[in-house]
Amino acid sequence: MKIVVYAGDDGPAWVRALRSALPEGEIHLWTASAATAADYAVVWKPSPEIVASFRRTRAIFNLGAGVDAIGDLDRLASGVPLIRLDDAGMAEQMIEYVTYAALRCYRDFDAYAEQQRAALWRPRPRHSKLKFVIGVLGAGVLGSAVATALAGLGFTVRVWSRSRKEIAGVASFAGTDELARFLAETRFLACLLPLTARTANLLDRERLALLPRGAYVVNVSRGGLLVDADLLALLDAGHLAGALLDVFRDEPLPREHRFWHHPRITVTPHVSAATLVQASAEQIADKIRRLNAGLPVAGVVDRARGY
Ligand code: NDP
Ligand code: OXD
Repeated sequence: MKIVVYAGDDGPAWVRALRSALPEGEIHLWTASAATAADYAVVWKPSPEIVASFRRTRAIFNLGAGVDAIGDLDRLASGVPLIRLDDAGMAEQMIEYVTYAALRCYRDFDAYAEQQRAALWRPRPRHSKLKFVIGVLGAGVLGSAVATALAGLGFTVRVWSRSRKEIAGVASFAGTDELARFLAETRFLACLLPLTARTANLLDRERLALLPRGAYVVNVSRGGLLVDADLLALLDAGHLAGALLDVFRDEPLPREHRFWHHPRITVTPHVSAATLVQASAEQIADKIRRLNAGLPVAGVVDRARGY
């Protein structure tokens, strides 16, 4: 069984991890001839030519939860499943990242930082967790884990997704018809939606303006969901209180981008949930064994939905 890895500079590390997780496989770095003979492809950000080079592969594994970097899913050979990472250690990291942001906002740490700069000793009134409504866009593997963790801390938590969810202690909003009401009641918004044709530019001026005055925005999914200029306009107008951004339309975020210097924006370099190489290699190895045994696997991307 031949497995061929295309992952840029990280390729050799993935080959080592897969060799250790799947000793029965022959694992190679991508070359045109290796790709032609591959039973399974393991890829991250492949160009259309790289995707086309896998001529008889039985499945394509994407080295991330989001598959947007694959591009047009229709050009993949029909009948060949595209399989993404599901969790593989990312949910725990997302919980840490979004919880940090929620607590920072809920406990007014940005306001205290400003007060410190003015040597101002002024305790602020405590917020009510019931009234501090947290809205999580996306209730899949990561969104539901984040929502559950925040509900466990006593916050009022809602999720918005395509289909209705049942998550203990979390209210579910579903579909476009319920988005406006969801946003209007959200004090702290965390975006964990995949980037698809339907979600691109979802967080534009019109939708962000539905958030109550003083709301805080966290984007940990993909930069393409958020319209940069619209976020900046609403921050500058004082409608939004702040934003924590981990993902961007162009990565690395260009040096001249206003996000770097905006006083109400915190930027991190796409680190909210790093792909853990060994844990992910083990997940892929397990799925390859299941596919070989004719068993179903989790994380198969629905091409029509794009995630
Ligand atoms: P999932 O596919 O498990 O979940 C996606 C969720 O989004 C689902 O609840 C789905 O609804 C919902 N959704 C998709 N399209 C729509 C739509 N048009 N309207 C409403 N809801 C929609 O993804 P994960 O939770 O695993 O990951 C989410 C994203 O996080 C990834 O796609 C990736 O972009 C990003 N990510 C970022 C990382 C980082 O380090 N910054 C790390 C890992 C992931 P439904 O359940 O009804 O289908
Ligand atoms: C992912 C990511 O999609 O790391 O897994 O962004």
